[in-house]
Amino acid sequence: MGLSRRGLLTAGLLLPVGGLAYYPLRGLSAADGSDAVEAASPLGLADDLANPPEIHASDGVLRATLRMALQDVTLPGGATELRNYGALPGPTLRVHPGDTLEIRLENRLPPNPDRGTPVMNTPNRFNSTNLHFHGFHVSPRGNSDNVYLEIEPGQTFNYVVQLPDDHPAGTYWYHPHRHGSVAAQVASGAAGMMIVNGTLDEVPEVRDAVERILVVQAPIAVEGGLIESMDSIWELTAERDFLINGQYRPRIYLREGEVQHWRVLHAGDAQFLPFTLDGLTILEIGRDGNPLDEPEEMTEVDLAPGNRVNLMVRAEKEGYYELRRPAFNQGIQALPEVHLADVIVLPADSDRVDSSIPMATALPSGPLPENRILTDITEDEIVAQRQFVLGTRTVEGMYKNMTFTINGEAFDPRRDDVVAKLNTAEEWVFINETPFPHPLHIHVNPFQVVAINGEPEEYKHWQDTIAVPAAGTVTIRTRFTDFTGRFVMHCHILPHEDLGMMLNINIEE
Ligand SMILES: [Cu+2]
Repeated sequence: MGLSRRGLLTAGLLLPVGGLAYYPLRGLSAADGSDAVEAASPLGLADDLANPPEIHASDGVLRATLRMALQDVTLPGGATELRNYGALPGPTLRVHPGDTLEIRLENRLPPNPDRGTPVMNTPNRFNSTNLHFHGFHVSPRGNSDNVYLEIEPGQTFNYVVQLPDDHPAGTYWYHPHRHGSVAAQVASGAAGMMIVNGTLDEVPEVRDAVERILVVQAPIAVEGGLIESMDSIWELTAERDFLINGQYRPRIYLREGEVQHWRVLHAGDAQFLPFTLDGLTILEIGRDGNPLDEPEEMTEVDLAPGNRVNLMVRAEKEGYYELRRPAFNQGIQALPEVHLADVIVLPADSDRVDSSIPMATALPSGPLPENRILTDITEDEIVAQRQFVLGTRTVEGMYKNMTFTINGEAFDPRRDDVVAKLNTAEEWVFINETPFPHPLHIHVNPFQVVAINGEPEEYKHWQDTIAVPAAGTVTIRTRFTDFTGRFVMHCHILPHEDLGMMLNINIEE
């Protein structure tokens, strides 16, 4: 369908108005004294990529309303209707360790057309929702980060999420997590960034740099409007419109010699996002919720759906550059190059940027601060080893007559797949028997990546989402601290999750 529209696009007729939010911000509201910050370019330029609007905690509490509703938008791929928080993306929620989030989730979607009992592990009830706080080390119970809740159309639910005083500082995100409708809703752009400010932000070179938020989303324009079936998003190669902060191919400005701190979130539903920015210097300083041990210079940064990265980006020379995803193979499927953004480096003394806006020029070096509770999990701390085989199974009558499985089983909310003790640590091996990668995400507790394809990792980084290579393996270690209760581990290619690649972990006293 997209040919004629894409033709128009090439002619420049559908290019977004730079600097302004591409879509209206209907779903955003900060309540009861929490501070709201408007979307704005960090350099104050009208045609520069704006950071999304933010809501900040005040006096230790962040209160906000997220309104899940239908949104009419015109994407580059065509006019369509999305289910999201009223904007692409939702507002950034900014907190500190020890803060409490009080989030009122209003489900304003219309009634579900399918009202019978859903068949588990088939896509269903696309208008039912809930909320997940991806990467947060918080309780999975009650009205905290509890993904077993179902908030039906017309219902409102009040989440209260208490961050521990020693919560790691980093970049996180929120999105719906109701099994059966996760892919449809995240592929509609229902997501926003969460930032826990702390250790990494105190590094002088990071503190002094202009901070950019880049929320990458990849919604699909569906002919006739709303996604009513998984069919429109099922194919990995389905044509997605890659947006950054809701803008298609935005402009991103720096000044010659300037160093900026970029927080990048991959909030897409299925395709991986390796990206390059040739001509600029890129240091990776953090991944998911945690600083690296020291800055690492990158020519290509790899993000699976769900991953976040902190980058220090230095503009070496005035000129025009491109943020690109190169063409690559995701397992057995070839995916095309994507031109994500134009990057424009102005002269250092450009009068387009107000002189009151600070210009950092130093890159961090040497060891980065650790998040202090994330101490290495040693061999003698491990009380159990487990294996998880990732696969698929033919099951007649299911969507595409298949389920995605872990150890041969598709998700069953009644079954405890892992039962473990609080304050113990375990080593887990993921064995991928399929010809495509699966980014595994574990809720509540981050994990240390120990080995990939049997090769020990020199530096065992803490993450919450790790791509298990096609026909490959990943070994992790995880420590269950602070919180008892049930939560999930699943593939963050969200159609795989909806089709069963998820299991339950129950942490007992
Ligand atoms: Cu998967």
